[in-house]
Formats: sequence, C-alpha cells, structure tokens
Amino acid sequence: MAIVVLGLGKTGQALARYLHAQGEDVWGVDDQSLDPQVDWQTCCSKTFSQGKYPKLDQVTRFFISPGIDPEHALAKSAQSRGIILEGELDLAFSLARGTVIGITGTNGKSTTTALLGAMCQNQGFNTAIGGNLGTPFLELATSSKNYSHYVIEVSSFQLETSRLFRPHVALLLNLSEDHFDRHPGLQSYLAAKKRIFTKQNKEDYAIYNSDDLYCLQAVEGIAAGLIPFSTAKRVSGTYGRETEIIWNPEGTTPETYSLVQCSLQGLHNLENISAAVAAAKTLGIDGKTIQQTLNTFTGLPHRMQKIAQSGQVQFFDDSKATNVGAVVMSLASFDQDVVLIMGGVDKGGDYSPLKPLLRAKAKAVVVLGAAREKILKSLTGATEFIEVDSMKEAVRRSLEVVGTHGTVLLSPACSSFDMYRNYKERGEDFQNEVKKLINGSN
Ligand code: UMA
Ligand code: ADP
Repeated sequence: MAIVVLGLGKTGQALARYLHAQGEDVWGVDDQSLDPQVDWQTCCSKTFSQGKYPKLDQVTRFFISPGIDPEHALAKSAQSRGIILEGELDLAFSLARGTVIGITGTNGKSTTTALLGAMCQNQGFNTAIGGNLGTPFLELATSSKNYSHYVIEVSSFQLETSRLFRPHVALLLNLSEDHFDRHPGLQSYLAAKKRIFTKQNKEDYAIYNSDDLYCLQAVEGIAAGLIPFSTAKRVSGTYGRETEIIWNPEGTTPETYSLVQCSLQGLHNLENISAAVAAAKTLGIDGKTIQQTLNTFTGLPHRMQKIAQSGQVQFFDDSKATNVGAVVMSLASFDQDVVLIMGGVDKGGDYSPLKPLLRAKAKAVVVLGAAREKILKSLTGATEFIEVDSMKEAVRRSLEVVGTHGTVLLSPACSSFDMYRNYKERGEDFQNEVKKLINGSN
C-alpha cells in the first residue's frame, strides 16, 4: 500500500520526508525534473517525474501540494477511484502540540504573521512562525523544538483541501479578487478562505475585518467567539486610526497603542496592525510587549519597502503586491506624482479598480511582462502608459518620467513567473537597477 505525494517542492518534500520516516511507502511525483541537490532516497521509495505517473491500484492516500490544481490529471484520476485529496495543513495540525494561530486573507498575511509572531516571541512564548510564509507548517509541527505557539500563514490553496484544521485563533484580514487562474470566481475563493473557521468551536476565536463585506459574510453563523477589527469605526475589538490602535471589546477598559514609532506605514498596514493587536490580546500578550514590538518591528522586504531616495524622488519596492487589491492600497498610501511599474503574469482578475487612483495619483504607468496587453486594454485613458521589455528599461523610463520629484513604485498587480522565479527575485532586480541608475553606473 503506497502514499502518493504530488509536487516535490517545499511542501512535498516535507510531507514525503515525514511519511517516509514513519515507515510509509512514499511515491513522489513531480511534473518537472527533480532537484539533484535533494537525496530523494531519504523521503521517497519511488519517484516519478516529467510526465511519468504511477499506477494508482496500490495507492491508499494521496497528498497534493498547494500550488497544484486539484484538477491536475493524476489528482483527478485518484479522486475518480474514491481517494480523497489531502493537503499538508491537516497532517501538520494533527501533529502540532501548541496553540495554533492561522492567518489568512488576500493581502497582508505575511506582514501580520511576522508581526504577531514577533509579539509572541517578545512575550517569551516558544514560537514557530511559518506556513505559506516560508517554512512548511509540517516541518515546524514535527520539529524537536517543542513550540508552545505556531503562528501560521495560510493560503486559500492550503485551505482548499483542509478538513481538520482548527486554529485556536483564526484571522481573516480581507478579501478581494486574486488567484482567479485557480478559483473559478470570488465565491469559490471565499469558500476556501471560510474553511479557516469551519472546525473552530466556541472556545476558539475568529478575528475578522468588519469593514470588509466578504469577511462579514465569512464569519456568519460560525461557532468561534467573534472579534472584529476596523479602520473606519470603533468596534468591539480593535480600532486602528491614524497613529493609534484602540483595543476595547465590550465590558473592557480601552487600551491605546501608539504607532508614532512604528515603521509600518499606510492604511493597509493599519489593518494588519489592528488584526495583530487583537490576536495578541486574545493570546494574553501584555500591553508593554505589544507596544515594544510595534516600536521595533521593521516590516518584511518587498512590501512597500522604501529602497532609495535621490533628491526628491523616492523609490519603493512593493514586488509582493501580486493582485489589484494590494496595488489599490499601495497607491492610496501616496499623495500624487507616482510612476507605477506594473505587469507580469495575469491572475485572471479585473484591473479597472485601479483607474480612479491612477487618474488621481499617477504621472505614468510603465508596463512590462506577459499581462501587458490586458493591462493596457483595461486601463488606457487613466494616465500615460509606457511599454517596456525589461526591468532595466522600466527603471530607466520611470526615472525620465518622474523628473525631479515624486515616487517610483514597483507594485505589479501580477505574479512574476514570466520573468523571474518569484517576487523576491523581481524585487531584487528592481532594487539593483535603481541603485545602478541613481549611482550613475548604468
Ligand atoms: N508542480 C507539479 N505540477 C504542477 C504544478 C507544480 O508537479 O502542475 C510541482 C513543481 O514542479 C514544484 C512543486 O510542484 O516542484 C511546487 O509545489 P508548490 O507550488 O505547492 O510549492 P511549494 O514549494 O510546496 O511551496 C508552497 C507554497 N507555494 C504555493 O502555494 C504556490 C509556498 O507559498 C509556501 O511558502 C510553501 O508551500 C510552504 O508552505 C508561496 C506562494 O507563492 C510563497 N504562495 C501563494 C501566495 O502567497 O500567493 C499561495
Ligand atoms: P500576503 O502574504 O497576503 O501576500 P504581504 O504582507 O506579503 O501579504 O503583503 C503583500 C502586499 O499586499 C504588500 O506589498 C502590500 O502592497 C499589500 N498589502 C499588505 N497588507 C495589505 C492589506 N491589509 N490590505 C491590502 N493590501 C495589503
């Protein structure tokens, strides 16, 4: 009897290694060639790659990596035999011994995960931070470090196959169009996100954005205790406004946290901080630790990261903004005179929500990558558009257009896979080109 692990990236390797160590007969499958650096014998008894698939007669369990569509041919053939597709999340959850905090939403997951993780660590909790953020949850759950807390970023892809995952504290930050290349529409995407709450009971907590209609829809009828956060009005949880966060659930004395020394900027980060503070209070973290973490947390790279200033021109790397909702928030954080560099691989969403912001804030948009035509078709008329073929050219043209003052912002609204391995590589390329150009070595 064998177990198939489909996809041998980070998740697949963690799954195969764990299952193999348990004495299971693990068959690893990947559509690409296998990484020669990995000693596959330590995780799989058989491997299949580049279009070769195993027969499923002897297969009893089937794990699928989050990046692989359940419509994948081998996964479909397993399902047609009555084999249930399993993901990593449930297995990791069943093995984790501490308090699990799950964070999902379209945008802000990584920032909120890292911030809340830092609060937990500063409180002295033995905290694991990971999941979709980087280190697979399964690796953390099976580590010998005996974590007391797991702060886990969870994607819709991971939630799609979950049946058991029950975080003690679950956060839903926001919901807007994303991953339409995989989810047939917003309702299916929302249904996947809602699964973060499905297994919770009344001893658990659901922290949600009460300014977001989809989040309100997602928490309807769930069993967990509800804790809202808002940046628009005072609610019975956290309220983020300008330079402070107020924690004031019904029946409590209000607590105020200052953001004057906090380096996370912008309305979107006010949401992320409000969510993190609500979770920290729910976990019993003391006010002093929360304030100290807000004062010292520096944010993650490639998320609205200010990378350079040349005279009155500032440069921001927001390469992680891979959907329209993220770019809307980023643009909203600037006054005007923005030259926006966008493009990459289209994820099936609608670009038109950018139109009013581009009219109000942009000097020009520099477009590159595979989604160029679709972007131009939906946004033409909102501002000046410049088509380019490389990041080098994008930076050079941006600098010409921005003139002596303004902002050059890489915030692509697309994924990066047409030109780069991931958003990090894209951000690094942008940063290098900016540095070369402003230092005059290009
Ligand atoms: N593969 C196939 N057939 C396919 C597609 C992929 O065999 O049709 C193979 C690839 O050749 C590769 C493997 O599957 O070897 C990759 O699997 P994967 O895409 O599931 O990626 P992992 O390396 O396992 O990384 C995943 C997450 N990636 C995705 O969900 C796409 C990582 O999130 C996460 O950090 C990691 O697990 C650990 O939990 C990245 C991500 O982009 C950052 N996530 C998306 C996002 O944030 O928008 C959801
Ligand atoms: P995720 O892990 O969900 O992709 P990140 O924290 O990595 O989120 O941020 C990705 C991008 O999304 C950032 O570069 C920023 O442009 C945007 N962003 C961050 N937080 C929010 C939010 N709360 N609402 C909308 N956009 C956001």
